[in-house]
Amino acid sequence: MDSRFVATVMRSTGSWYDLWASGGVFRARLRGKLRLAGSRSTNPVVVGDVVEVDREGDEYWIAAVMPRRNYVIRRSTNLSRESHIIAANLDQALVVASLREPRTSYEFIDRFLVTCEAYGVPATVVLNKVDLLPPDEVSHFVGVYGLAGYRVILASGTSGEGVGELGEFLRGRTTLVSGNSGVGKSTLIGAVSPGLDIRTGAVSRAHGKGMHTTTFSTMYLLDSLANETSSEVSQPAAPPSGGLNAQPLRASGTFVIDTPGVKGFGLIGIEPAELARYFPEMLAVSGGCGYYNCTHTHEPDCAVMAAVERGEIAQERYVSYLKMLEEDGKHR
Ligand SMILES: Nc1nc2c(ncn2[C@@H]2O[C@H](COP(=O)(O)OP(=O)(O)O)[C@@H](O)[C@H]2O)c(=O)[nH]1
Ligand SMILES: [Mg+2]
Ligand SMILES: [Zn+2]
Repeated sequence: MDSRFVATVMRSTGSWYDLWASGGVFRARLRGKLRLAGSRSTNPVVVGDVVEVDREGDEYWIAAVMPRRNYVIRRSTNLSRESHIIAANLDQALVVASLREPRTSYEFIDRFLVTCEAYGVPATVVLNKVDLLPPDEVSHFVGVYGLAGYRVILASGTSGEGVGELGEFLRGRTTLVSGNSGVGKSTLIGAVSPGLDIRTGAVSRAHGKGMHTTTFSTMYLLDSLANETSSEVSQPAAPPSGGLNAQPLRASGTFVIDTPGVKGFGLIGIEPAELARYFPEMLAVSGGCGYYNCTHTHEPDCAVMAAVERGEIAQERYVSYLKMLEEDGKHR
């Protein structure tokens, strides 16, 4: 081994990894023993991971994954027990939704928000494609998530509305951007950072769904929002020859993780009895329920159902809760 240093995973394809250290991006592979160690999740090394890398001539090998500060995980498919970690070491997460071309379901958004609550990642909602919506539909959507305590950023990747607000929101942090395929994730990231080479897909008219142009989760350093360290990163460069003290520069930049669109978002590691805890607006009132183990489905003296009746908890969010309770109960 010529040297060992620390780098950040910018992209993971399963067979090779793009790593970043000291302003340079380079490709590495995974040591066999690591592949086995991670066999319980479908991916042992994920975007956002900080890894130790061995340099051997012009080859780079990931030798170890540093402990994760946090991560966001989903069930690989609805029926599977396998889990898929989407990204690690996040400051915050964004779920991008659209109500036309395609329509994101409330349940999808809420599954993502529940996962973020459960795994300790602050989440915000972006309603994109507001150029396609009448004002009353926009305000209804804002109301649903406002009651739950979430910030909603209204945006249009094509008209530019909300792009400035989004840029401010992203600046200096590492953000996971998730959402259905075609809602405009790549377009928005590109609008925030026009210099970035990010591919977006046109919506196919036949299905109203976006094409799969983002195949792997990819972390970008947004040049236009970043500090002085960022300019060389778009070109692959030689990694540092120094030792373990060659720290990744994560603290100083704006990092955004663009993800391939997912159809569903299976919960993992969340028991039905604790689900309501991850709906902040339900957690806030559930102390008033008559039973300490109230499931908020049929019990008398249920403070959550009463709040739904009074319009203090959005019907849409409560319906999502019931669906998750029922769906995920089946897979246990
Ligand atoms: N009308 C409208 N179309 C948009 C908007 N943002 C993105 N699109 C279009 O939606 C399609 C999918 O966008 P893309 O960014 O690839 O979606 P992704 O799959 O979420 O990354 C493209 O044809 C975009 O031009 C928007 O705000 N309004
Ligand atoms: Mg995309
Ligand atoms: Zn209750």
